Amino acid sequence: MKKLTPHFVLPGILVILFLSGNMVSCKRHGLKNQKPNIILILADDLGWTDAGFMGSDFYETPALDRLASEGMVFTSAYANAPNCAPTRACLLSGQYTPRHGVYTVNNSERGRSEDRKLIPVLNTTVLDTHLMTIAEALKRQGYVSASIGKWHLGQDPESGPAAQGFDLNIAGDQKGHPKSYFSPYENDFIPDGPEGEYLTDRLTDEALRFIQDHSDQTFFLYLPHFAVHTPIQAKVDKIDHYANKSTSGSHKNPEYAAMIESLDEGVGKIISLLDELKIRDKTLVVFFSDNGPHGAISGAEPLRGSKGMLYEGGIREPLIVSWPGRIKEGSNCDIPVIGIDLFPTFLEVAGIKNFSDQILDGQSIVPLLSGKKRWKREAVFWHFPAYLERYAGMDQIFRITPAGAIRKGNWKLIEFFENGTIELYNLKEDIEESHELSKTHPEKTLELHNDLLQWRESINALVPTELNPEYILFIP
Ligand SMILES: [Ca+2]
Repeated sequence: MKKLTPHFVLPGILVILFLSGNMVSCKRHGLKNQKPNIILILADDLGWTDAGFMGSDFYETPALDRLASEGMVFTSAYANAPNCAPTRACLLSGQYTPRHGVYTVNNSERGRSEDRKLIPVLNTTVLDTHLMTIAEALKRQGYVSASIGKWHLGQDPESGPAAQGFDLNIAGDQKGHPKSYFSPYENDFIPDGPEGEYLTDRLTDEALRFIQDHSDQTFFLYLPHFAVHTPIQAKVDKIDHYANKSTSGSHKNPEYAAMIESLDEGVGKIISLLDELKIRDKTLVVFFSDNGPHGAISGAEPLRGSKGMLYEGGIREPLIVSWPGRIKEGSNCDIPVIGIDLFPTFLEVAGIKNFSDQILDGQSIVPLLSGKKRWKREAVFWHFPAYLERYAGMDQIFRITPAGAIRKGNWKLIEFFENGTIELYNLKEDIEESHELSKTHPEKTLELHNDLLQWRESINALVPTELNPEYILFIP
């Protein structure tokens, strides 16, 4: 990739944005208690730089680039986990992984047993229905809601979107990816379309219908696209363009690029419909992703690592929050925010005060969206007491072994539980996480490690310690 840092505003429209941003700022209103419609579009496996507005020279995302120019881009936004299900469980419940036990996808014992030194913490694959989800909370304020797309935290009628407070569930089941992006989908929660219909387009159409049908009500649309998770399948008429285009570092796969383009087209159609219905200024639109890119398909340079790792490439995500007239157009924010922050943010804009006794681990980002630079939070944390096997072609045995991490200010510490190995990075000076500093900065290491230990204790996080009797130490 040519650019090492994302460009957040296209230079050609910078002047226009500056002027329109100023004009809007004169009449900008507050964000609290406004009860806007809320649309949360969640991409799957879309990496930090997998979009034009985040710096890719290969992938083309005009609709997302425009949305970014019409809102605030968070450049240090994190998923709560490096893979799909736990990120979603945290997002929907507002809680860190140790509270609900959804640490990873499927089994925490991935890879070969003889390679695993520890017996990992058992994983939960279904989000406890006793937890109140964002949809259930918003329902109290009269929101009508839909989950259209991937669920991955259970299945209706027991534990799917309908069981967790959504009025409508389309395509949400326990599976983490579609059998095929082309109809027939063989998914019990979405009737097959005409043969060859493309799933991303279909989910967009379902979302458009839901918005159209509820435009005179206050709605919450959760649109977790299956795209751009595997299988890598794109519409044929979109692939050629990328096959004939110069690639850019790890951004090189034409089919993947075409999948991103379809996702982007869907975002564009949704924004156009909001404009058409004249409800754009009554709608908070959030675009986010659940984890880093699949390392064999794309990459997040300059970030280190990819999906399944606690390095930045596995957890740092593109995040746009747009609400014309309320959030300054073309703005950006580098303060670390994390998936669990969306729940309290949505409560605040919806004016929900007496929520419940459910602990929410995140913090409303409304002050940041309002342009305030002062926002107090010491640190954010990750807890991933599980194994993930390597991708084909990788040298290392695992993508990740059981680990935890903390980001505090410019610093980040990762602790690997197998051997107690600690890595410390200064992200401000080293976003690539290429200079490990624990030996040269013992005081900072101790400070962050103590914070991480205290947090784990405060939340009763289970750390694997039991040795796996089947483990065979590999000596090269
Ligand atoms: Ca994912």
